[in-house]
Amino acid sequence: MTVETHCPYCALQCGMTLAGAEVKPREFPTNRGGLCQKGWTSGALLSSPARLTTPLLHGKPVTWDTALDFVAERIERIQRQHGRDGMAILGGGGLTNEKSYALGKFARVALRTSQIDYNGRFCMSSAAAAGNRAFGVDRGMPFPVTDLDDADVVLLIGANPAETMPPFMQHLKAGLIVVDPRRTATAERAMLHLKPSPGTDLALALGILHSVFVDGHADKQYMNDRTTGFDEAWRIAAAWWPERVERVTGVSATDQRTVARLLANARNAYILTARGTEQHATGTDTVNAWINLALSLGLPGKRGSGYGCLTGQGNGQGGREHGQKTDQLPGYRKIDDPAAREYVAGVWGVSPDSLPGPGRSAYELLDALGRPHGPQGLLVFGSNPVVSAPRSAHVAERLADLDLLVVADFVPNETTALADVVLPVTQWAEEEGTLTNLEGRILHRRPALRPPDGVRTDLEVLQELAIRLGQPAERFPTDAETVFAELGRASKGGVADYSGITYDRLRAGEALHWPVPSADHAGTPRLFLDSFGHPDGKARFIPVDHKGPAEDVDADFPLRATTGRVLAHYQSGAQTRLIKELTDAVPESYVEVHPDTAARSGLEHGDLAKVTSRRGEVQARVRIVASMRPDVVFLPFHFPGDNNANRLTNPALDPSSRMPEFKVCAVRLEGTT
Ligand SMILES: Nc1nc2c(c(=O)[nH]1)N[C@H]1C(S)=C(S)[C@@H](COP(=O)(O)OP(=O)(O)OC[C@H]3O[C@@H](n4cnc5c(=O)[nH]c(N)nc54)[C@H](O)[C@@H]3O)O[C@H]1N2
Ligand SMILES: Nc1nc2c(c(=O)[nH]1)N[C@H]1C(S)=C(S)[C@@H](COP(=O)(O)OP(=O)(O)OC[C@H]3O[C@@H](n4cnc5c(=O)[nH]c(N)nc54)[C@H](O)[C@@H]3O)O[C@H]1N2
Ligand code: SF4
Ligand SMILES: [Mo]
Repeated sequence: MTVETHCPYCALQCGMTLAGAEVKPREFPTNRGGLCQKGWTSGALLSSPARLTTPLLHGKPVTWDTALDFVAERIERIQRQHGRDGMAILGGGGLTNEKSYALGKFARVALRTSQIDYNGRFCMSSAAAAGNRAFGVDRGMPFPVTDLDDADVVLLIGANPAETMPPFMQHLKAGLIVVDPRRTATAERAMLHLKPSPGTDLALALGILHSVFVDGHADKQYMNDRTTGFDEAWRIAAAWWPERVERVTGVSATDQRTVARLLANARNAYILTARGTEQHATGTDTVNAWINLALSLGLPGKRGSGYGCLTGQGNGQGGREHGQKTDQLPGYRKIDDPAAREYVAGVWGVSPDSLPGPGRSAYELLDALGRPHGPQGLLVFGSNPVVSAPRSAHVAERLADLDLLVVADFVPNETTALADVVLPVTQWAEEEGTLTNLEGRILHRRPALRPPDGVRTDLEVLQELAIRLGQPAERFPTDAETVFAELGRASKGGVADYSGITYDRLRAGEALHWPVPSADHAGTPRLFLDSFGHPDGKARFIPVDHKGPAEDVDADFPLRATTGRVLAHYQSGAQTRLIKELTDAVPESYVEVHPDTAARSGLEHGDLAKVTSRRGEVQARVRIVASMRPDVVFLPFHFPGDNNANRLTNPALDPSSRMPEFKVCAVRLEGTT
């Protein structure tokens, strides 16, 4: 039997076919029959000997009842002593829509805690906040990926899809301009590569906006008809003439003017951002600066042009719509909006007053764990924060201080290693659910294999815990289709309205992009063609100014470190480090260094280096890369322990999105002896 499904990893959600655990690529608009190395090897984890198949209590195998009884009893004790907010939940953007929804409901109804957030806070949150400010709606790409095929210029900022979404490169055919401090595999394929210092994108965007306006490229008709707020934004951009921007960013004034001209002269132009521009303490303002540029050129909301953000995780888009984000209820509703509370409480059959308000964002939550006024218990579904959170050694200490750490996962990782209770769950190919891909299209994940004996689904785990906490079983159904139908009702009338989507429509292969407000609605592949999401229908220029990185270089920490991804590994590496072909490809961490910088530290290619920041130190193998900026080093974040780049990173948070500054911190580089 072969089953048509989608890759378990990133938001491109490439189409694939499974025959048993054997993966074959499948024609789908986002991947056109392509898969990356991770997708090809994704079947290997289904039968991996490393798989968790029995619950663990303090490291020892126990029955499900023993484990679940222990968890429920501890939860009740913690909440008796510390109140409802004594318990917390960390979710993930890899969870299906059904799981994300059930997890948010479990937090608000079964635990009645405000303390829930998810790893998407570390991922997409700055672009989401910026999109909401500018457009009144956050859908990463407000158009189908295939629209990019007709572009003659694409400005790609802080994104390396040649490694992070290889099949996506098929959609970037002509006129690629890349903004990245490193000469990445993506930059290699660009007609123009701008190499700013990490954390200076905002200045660069202001410089290009300045050129657009001064050189007469602005689309004044569009600005007049479809936007507000340009004058305030321009007051700031007026002071950022390209020569001044060149001194801050290292990008020449000529290149800035060239980009302005290329974008303005293009018939079909797009501006796309990803984590390089977003994962900063000024990430939201930075994205708004790029959106301001797009608005000055009249790109958003027109067929054949636009602004978009490349969502990262498999369900990074859906994961932020159904209520696992601390400030949200399903349908992308605000948890502090009385009408939203009343509506969702009605769907859940509880009183609106019983719903908690917003709690802490992911890093603030992790930082508060085990402290006198913070949560004393944490349930983790779909994240490995010991590796992926900023200032990770501190986060590991906070986790170790808890009275109760419970992790549901299908493989052991650095966070399960600290857990009191580990609950073994099913994997993608063994369960049903939906995911919303990077273009806001809802996809059906079909069950293809029988799960191994002993594991349960996340939905079953939530139901079992809810029952033990005194909830009626029917309130937490375990059948994904039933959960989806309820999610649809809960989202009805919200920004991300799924109420017109059914499993039958998805099974029939309909291409449904949200909002889909009724059963006879064909979905919304292109948002904003007629109007933007704000009440006046207009997009907003946001006045933003350049601040630069939260921490400066000095004599002790003279280099800027940035972090990111390599093709062979996924995220914290919990899954991909278990796959031989992938660990053979990239077995350990490394640091990319300019030859002069390495020489100054007495290091050669292949040496083991020590990289130190104000938060900690790591070891990494030196890779001499001639195209690196001499003031910048790069480390992948996929590795644990002494190799873990997040021991270095700065948890300075963006004031709107609460995104940590993963993409720049001050370090020094030394030999290890
Ligand atoms: N192989 C692989 N693919 C993945 C993932 C994975 O872990 N591995 N994860 C998925 C997920 S969740 C995500 S979020 C996406 C992320 O996808 P991307 O955003 O493409 O990945 P990153 O490597 O995090 O960052 C992209 C680039 O930002 C650059 N950069 C660093 N600092 C700056 C800066 O200040 N300004 C600019 N303009 N650029 C900067 C880095 O050099 C890097 O090349 O990938 C998805 N796909
Ligand atoms: N320095 C640095 N740090 C970063 C980043 C960076 O660029 N630089 N990027 C950040 C970004 S964009 C992201 S998205 C985060 C991601 O980082 P993490 O949140 O750590 O993500 P994963 O490694 O994907 O962890 C997912 C875990 O959940 C499990 N899992 C997967 N699916 C399911 C499921 O359905 N149910 C359950 N119960 N478990 C599941 C996997 O086996 C794995 O152990 O890292 C962030 N950290
Ligand atoms: S690009 Fe993303 S979705 Fe496609 S095969 Fe690779 S990891 Fe999977
Ligand atoms: Mo991400």
